[in-house]
This record gives sequence, structure tokens and C-alpha cells, in this order.
Amino acid sequence: GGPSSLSRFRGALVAAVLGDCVGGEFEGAEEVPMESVLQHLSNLDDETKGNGILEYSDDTAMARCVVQSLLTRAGFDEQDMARRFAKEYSMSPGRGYGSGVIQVLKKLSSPHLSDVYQPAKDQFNGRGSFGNGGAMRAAPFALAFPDPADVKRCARQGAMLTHSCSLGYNGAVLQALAVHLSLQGAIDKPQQFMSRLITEMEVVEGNEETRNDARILKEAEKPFCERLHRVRDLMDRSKVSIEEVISELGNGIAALHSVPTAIFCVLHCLQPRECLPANYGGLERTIAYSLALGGDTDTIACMAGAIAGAHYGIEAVPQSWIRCCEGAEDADMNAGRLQMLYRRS
Ligand code: 8NA
Ligand code: MG
Ligand code: MG
Repeated sequence: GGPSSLSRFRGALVAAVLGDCVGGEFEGAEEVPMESVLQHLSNLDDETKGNGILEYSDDTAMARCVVQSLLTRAGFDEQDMARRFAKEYSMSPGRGYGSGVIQVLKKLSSPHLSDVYQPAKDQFNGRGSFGNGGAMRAAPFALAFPDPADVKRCARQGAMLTHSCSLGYNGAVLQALAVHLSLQGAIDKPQQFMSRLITEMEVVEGNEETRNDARILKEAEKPFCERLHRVRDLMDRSKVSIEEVISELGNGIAALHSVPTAIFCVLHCLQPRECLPANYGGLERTIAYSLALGGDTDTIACMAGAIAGAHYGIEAVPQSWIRCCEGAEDADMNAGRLQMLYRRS
């Protein structure tokens, strides 16, 4: 479909859920052979295997809260969103949340809380979390607002409800921007897409908080910009091994070690690759490749899925995968509602 078509909205929200659900199988694994990934994915096509439904984890649970809040409040309302995160956690605490964020979610459910951003600020001795938990749920912001200024501001504020370190919330801004650009067809020109992301992130990271956090954590002055330059260098290479991707970009639970990685997965899989089946389309390649990196597979595949889904559209998503994943049909319904909000803004 054309820029901002319904197909792209549906692809983004649905493929994010698929990445989370199919990625759960390998989460935390150090090495994931591609054969294991392909076996896992081919089981989804084989209904006789009856491996039941693959459940979604914290990534989708929190993204659903973001979607419901944006739709119900017809925009960003931090009080409402915080309440939904807290309620979702108390109803299903077993979705694989990060060990730190659980404390924030418990505090957010207190009726006496006056500042919804305070619990996140108290994390890690006042430094705040740099985990990818803000980024993993950032895609819906790109699907709710057409203006990139709104996308950046709301993705940042939405992430700060749990992640107050700039290396956490700036990852959410980057992920939302990547989905925003992809929705408009910007990945048709991958080099320009990367240049636009870098230009945007130069501004996003050009402030005192980012410089401070980066210095304390011994990162480059503009950590996400530096990683995006690495993505661009890897894109230009004809052959890149999985080991090189992991050592250059990472596959971990920090936003810095996973958001640029997810972006790379999408760009690397625009073309057919030797290690991936020839009958796979780009979206299937992206998800499979994300899983083969190991580490935080559900979250990297979820973020890569959102960006790739916005690029290829819903037609690229295998029906059999949708049927196997909890929450995928729901995401499909909500994508249309988000597009209505997007068009109204
Ligand atoms: P979080 O805010 O608890 O952060 C995740 C982890 O990152 C923390 O538990 C810490 O170990 C570490 N961390 C974050 N900030 C700091 C800091 N300032 N100083 C020192 N350590 C820090 O949780 P989240 O919402 O960011 O979740 C991130 C990931 O954890 C998600 O992928 C989610 O799925 C989950 N998770 C990951 C795995 C895995 O093996 N990759 C397993 C279970 C859950
Ligand atoms: Mg998860
Ligand atoms: Mg994860």
C-alpha cells in the first residue's frame, strides 16, 4: 500500500506481536542455530503439530496498554497509561517482565501516588533504567500521531513512566521514529532512511541529560547516533556474520544494545540472504534473522517486526503465524482504530 495505508498500520502492530510471541522460544539463549529458528517457524505452518498458542510477553502486554490508553483518551494521558500498566501487571504478573521494572509497576498501582514519573526516577539508585522496556512498546505512538514532533514527545514521555535514564527513553524515541518513517515508505531508500534517523537523533541526543548519562555509563557522547553509524557501516558490507552483528550492535536487554540491532535486522533482510529460505518474504526473513541473533530475541523481533510490518504491510504476514500467536487478531483490529486517531490528529 501507499504511505500510511491501513495495510502498513496492520502490518506494524501485528508483526510486533508475532515477533514477541515467536521470539519467546529463544529469549536469553546465547547461541541460536538458524536450523532451530527455521524448525520453530515451520512448526507454525504445520497445524497438525498442534503446538497450541504461543503466548505474548511483557512487550505485547505493555504495548496493548499503550494502544488502549491512546484510543480511550484520544491522545497521550500519562495518568491513564500508568494506571493501565499497573493494572495489567497485577492481573498477569507472569509475562516475563524485567526484574527492575516490577518495582515501578507495583508503585504505580498505589492510590496515593502524586507523580506518576517518580517511581521510574527512583530506579537504580536514582539513575533510572536503561532497559529496552520503553522501546519495546513504542510503536503505537508512531501509529497514533502523524506529526513526528508528537511521536517523539509522546514516545519519550510514555517510556519515562518506567525508564527515566536517557539511554532508556531515547531508545523508545528511536524505535518510534523508525516506525514513523517506515509507515511513510521511507525504507524504500535505506540509505536516506538511515540519514534521516541519524539527523533526528542528533537533536534528540543533543542535551545535557544525554551527555551526563553517557559519561557515567562510559558511552559515546551521543550513544544512539554512534550505534546508527555502525548500522550504516554494516549495511554497506557485502557479507556480515551474526557474530559481528552481535559484537558491533549487541543483542541484550539495554535499549542501546537492541534498538539499533532491530533496525539493522530490517535493513539487512530487505534482500534475500543465503542463510534464509528462498521462499521467505522480507518480513519472514526479518523475524527469522532477529531470532538467530539470540539474546533478547522476543524484544528485538518485536521491534524489528513493527518496523518491517510498517514497511511490507499486512499482506506480507503469514496467516498461519497470526493464528498461532496470542493477541495478533486483537492487534489487527486495533490497527484500524489507531489509523482513525492518526487521521483525526
Ligand atoms: P528493567 O527496567 O528491569 O531493565 C532490565 C534490566 O536491565 C534490569 O533488570 C537490570 O539488570 C538492567 N538495568 C537497567 N537499567 C540499569 C541501570 N541503570 N543500572 C544497572 N542495570 C540496569 O526492565 P525492562 O522493562 O527494560 O525490560 C527489558 C527486558 O527484560 C525485556 O526484553 C523483557 O522482555 C525482559 N526480559 C528479558 C529477558 C532476557 O533474557 N533477555 C528475560 C526476561 C525478561
Ligand atoms: Mg518479553
Ligand atoms: Mg525481551
